[in-house]
Amino acid sequence: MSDRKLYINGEFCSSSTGDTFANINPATGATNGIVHEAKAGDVDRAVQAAKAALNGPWGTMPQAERLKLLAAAADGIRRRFDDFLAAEIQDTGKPVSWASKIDIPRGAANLQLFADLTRNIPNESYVSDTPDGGKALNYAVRQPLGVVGVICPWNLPLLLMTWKVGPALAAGNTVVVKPSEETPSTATLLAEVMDEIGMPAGVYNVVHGFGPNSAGQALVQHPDVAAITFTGASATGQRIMADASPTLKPLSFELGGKNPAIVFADADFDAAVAGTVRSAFSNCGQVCLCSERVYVERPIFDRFVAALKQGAEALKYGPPIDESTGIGPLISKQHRDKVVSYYELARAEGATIVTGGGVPSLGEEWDAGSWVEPTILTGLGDDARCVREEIFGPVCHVAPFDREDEVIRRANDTEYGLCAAVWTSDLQRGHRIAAAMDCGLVWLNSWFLRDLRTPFGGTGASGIGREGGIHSVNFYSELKNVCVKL
Ligand code: NAD
Ligand code: 6OD
Repeated sequence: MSDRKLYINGEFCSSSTGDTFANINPATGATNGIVHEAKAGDVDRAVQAAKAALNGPWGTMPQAERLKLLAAAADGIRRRFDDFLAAEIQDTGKPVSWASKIDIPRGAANLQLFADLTRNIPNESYVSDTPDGGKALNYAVRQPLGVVGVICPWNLPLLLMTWKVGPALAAGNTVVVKPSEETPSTATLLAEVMDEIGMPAGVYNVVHGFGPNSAGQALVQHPDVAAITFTGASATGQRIMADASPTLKPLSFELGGKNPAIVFADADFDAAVAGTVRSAFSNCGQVCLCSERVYVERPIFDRFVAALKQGAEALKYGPPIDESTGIGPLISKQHRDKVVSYYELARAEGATIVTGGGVPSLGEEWDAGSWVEPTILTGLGDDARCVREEIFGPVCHVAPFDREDEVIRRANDTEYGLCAAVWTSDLQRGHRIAAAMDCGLVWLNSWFLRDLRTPFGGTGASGIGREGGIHSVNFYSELKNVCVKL
């Protein structure tokens, strides 16, 4: 049984109130272990430790040494790859084929990238003429923001946490991380790594718990937390923004999506089908970038739906640890209830259920897990709730279209704006549509390929700001201009 403690000021500790909650394995419903729940007092201790580290060893450490420690943390993840993999699989139930190729390697890569990139960022400077005929030198210096609160979701726990912790530490900040209550383990393992590599106490802190009236809200409201970086649901983002407003801190928000995929008749058919099977059902549809709305040009609509059905039905349920398992469970029973309620709503809205639409019976211990069938819907109008609301499960609605201008309008007809996937062999059209999409990221004939240095984020209800490469460094540092009369 695992015992996921808080990590504050370089020490693993219980919560000051003694509160704990259970960590459940979503594949089996079994209890993995207990998690210690931080309350406001624990969060305050973590923030004070993070502040002290800023004013102490971390703040005075030369940048090169700081970045060396960050690279050592990346090495630590790689060295303990199997521990991270096992913990992530136990918390999420995700198939090993996905976690071993995406979650853990990208988790290490996030820390490595910012260790490498940050030392190569040039400083801005200008020599200019002054009104008195002289010269002045202006130069900008980057400074850390201070203590950064990092609030993460459960779908890609290590990946999305390191994506924030990497640049925050590289820029000289200290962090207090609040992992999702569903997935406490890899943040705790990273604390062990930080211990092993000699990271100064207080630089990396972990406070487990929930959102409202728990660790999440306490972190957001804390006056000594200089900024919040949050990935999660749009409604949670609204709440965080309201709770953060009295302390006027910068916020970086990566939120929900209802992403379109657009398939033209001239696309490489097999690649478009395989790509859409991935983009709709990977990680059991629990990736913010998943395609929940698929628009297919009418001449290939029926053939495409039939092939997509075949692809969905070929995804094999099974033990997450089995390499041939193609689809894992949802994160929790509660989330399954939500997804299944959308399957029922789809029926009520008049959808045709092409495949899926229920809960599989897998037998033995697996029936206590939160499994759900990958589901394809057709026949709904653009105003149906199942076409407009984020479901965050293995489900997509497929609709035919006739014209390019029509599909652009329909794809953009959403409050969200995270990403879009476009499948066509006409690259000019691909670029034209990429330009017309109201979102932060467009995949052309691909999905979930992204260089970590590129900007990532959404428009509208999908988020505020961009992270990735230099864009992360810009969020996690404050620029100060110094002007010198020469
Ligand atoms: P969630 O918003 O319920 O929770 C995310 C985190 O916020 C958790 O750690 C939670 O404890 C915390 N939290 C909840 N309420 C809070 C509050 N009032 N104050 C402070 N913290 C609070 O999201 P989730 O269910 O964990 O994740 C699924 C959602 O995340 C989906 O909507 C998905 O689209 C989105 N997501 C977006 C991206 C992206 O990059 N755009 C990536 C992954 C997930
Ligand atoms: O490309 C990435 O690494 C990234 N930030 C993915 C986010 C996925 C959201 O669920």
